[in-house]
Amino acid sequence: MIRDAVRRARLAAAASIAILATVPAAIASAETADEFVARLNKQFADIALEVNAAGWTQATYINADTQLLNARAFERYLEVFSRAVAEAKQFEGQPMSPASKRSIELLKLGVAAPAPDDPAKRAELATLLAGMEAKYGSAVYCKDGGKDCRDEVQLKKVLESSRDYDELLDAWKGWHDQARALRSDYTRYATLANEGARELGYRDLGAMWRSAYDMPADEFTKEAARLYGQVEPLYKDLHCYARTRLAQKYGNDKVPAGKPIPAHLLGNMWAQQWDAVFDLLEPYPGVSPLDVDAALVAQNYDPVRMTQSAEAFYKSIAFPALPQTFWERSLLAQPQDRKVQCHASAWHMDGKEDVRIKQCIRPTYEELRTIYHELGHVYYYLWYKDQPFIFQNGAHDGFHEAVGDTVNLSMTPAYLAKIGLVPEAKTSREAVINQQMKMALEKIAFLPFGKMIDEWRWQVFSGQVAPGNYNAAWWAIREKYQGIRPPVARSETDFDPGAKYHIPGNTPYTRYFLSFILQFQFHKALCDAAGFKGPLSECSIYGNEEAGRRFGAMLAKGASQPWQDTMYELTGTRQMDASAILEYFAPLRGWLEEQNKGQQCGW
Ligand code: X8Z
Ligand code: ZN
Repeated sequence: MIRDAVRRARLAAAASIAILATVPAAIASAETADEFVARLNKQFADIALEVNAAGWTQATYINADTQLLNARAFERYLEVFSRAVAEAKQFEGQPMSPASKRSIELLKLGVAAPAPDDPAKRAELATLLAGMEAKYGSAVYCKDGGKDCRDEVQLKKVLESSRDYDELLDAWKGWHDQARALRSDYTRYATLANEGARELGYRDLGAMWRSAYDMPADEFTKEAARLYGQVEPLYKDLHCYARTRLAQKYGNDKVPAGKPIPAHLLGNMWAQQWDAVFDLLEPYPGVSPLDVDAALVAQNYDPVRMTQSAEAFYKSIAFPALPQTFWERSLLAQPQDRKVQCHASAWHMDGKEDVRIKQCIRPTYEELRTIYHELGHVYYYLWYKDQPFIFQNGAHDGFHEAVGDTVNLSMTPAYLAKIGLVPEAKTSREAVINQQMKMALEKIAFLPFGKMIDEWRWQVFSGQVAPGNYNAAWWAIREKYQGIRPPVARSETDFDPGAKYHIPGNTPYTRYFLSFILQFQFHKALCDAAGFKGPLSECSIYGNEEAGRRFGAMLAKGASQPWQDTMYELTGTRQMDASAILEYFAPLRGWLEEQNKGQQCGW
């Protein structure tokens, strides 16, 4: 996640209490709107320092004390936020610059879980958020009476590498069962944050989240559904093919045709991306060696060197070197002496150059790609650091997620060969299909997952799904979108949504769905800027300064204008659209349709 755009920490940051407390109401009301916005920008930037420091400290050292300090800092932020929103009301209808008008609109969206304006409830919400974060980050699945315990990193690894049905099931269930402990916290959090959202004038928290896209919330709901409709047929083709191959491996009894796939067989704890089981699904085995994992190990890549490799890509498109403090203050490996939140994130600590990532880096291709992703956030921070604080954000949150992934799309086999991670290979139709499959398992498999997470939360926040039905609704939505099912019977004792970081972490998720569409639009636009001619899937902007210049110009805008304008400047269109991702995967699409002939597709 981006710690920033999550806005728990950030916009979330408001004036330091001391400053606000000393501003008498009379003086505040004598301010012009423009002065008010200027003051807010300063005050938010100030309290952000404290909220980010507390958040970072908890995330990199989970214990009772850091949890308390983080909750307290966040509580103060929430208070300042509520006060700023209340103060902003008096400027409605007054003359102000367009930038101030936009700032005041963005202000209300400045936190992902607004608290009710009641000190006790605010404290309770802040404590719940820090507590869920800590519980998730320190969860372990133990066997043998507590002697054999494994954390998320270790259990994820089993899901990626084991091909034993029962071993996979044990790790899947072991991790998912840990989330039971989050159920009551989550129920209470939903009540409180909903109450906070209603006080801000939104129908519920889901409606608030959907209001962050420079269009009415209901229009956004339709827009997201339209985008999903564009890609759904391709997902269904991939699903059908994957299920056929998994049935060959695990048996038709375990993976029956025409039925949802058991969720633990897809190489990922959440079945969100399937590239880890490429070995089972590879169209033409042995045609093109794409084993980057092995190369990373053989060449003794450590976390720092992997991060430098990602930085080198960005430098090749004329982005600046990372500041020295990035290297001194980031957490790049899982410490063995304490609990940390291992889910990767990027942090903008001070609104200036104190940028960091926190990632438990292992020497795998997936981790390498995640570093490129996280550095995308970091470079966004650096590009927009001179914007006023309220505009120090993505054009929308999907843009923030798409930056590093756009760069990921330039990690073509030719690029990997150039940096010595795969052998030089001549391309053939078989090699292209292999490569497309690998990418589809990462990018297409993700789409329904990216869509469904907030579908569930929207229903929870609107009250359509009641707490007594949380888990059943979760699986109903997963089945509908992803065509997967739980590998063992689940009940309302379970809280399987809580086994995915972003649920207890209170990070809206539609951003990733949008990013997975947008990044192909950005990739296409940058490849055009680079003068590339040829199939989109073979384009890499590595080393192209003109593409980098266009990209940087977009990032520097931050949230200062509606995203549609920013989008237009880079791509020449004002709409998110799946045509670029469909163009990218056109070769695979035809191939999948051939393969699926005669199969009983769907679920
Ligand atoms: O959470 C992340 C990033 C941090 S923003 C590692 N992602 C989503 C996830 O892991 O669920 C990237 C892809 C989707
Ligand atoms: Zn991210």
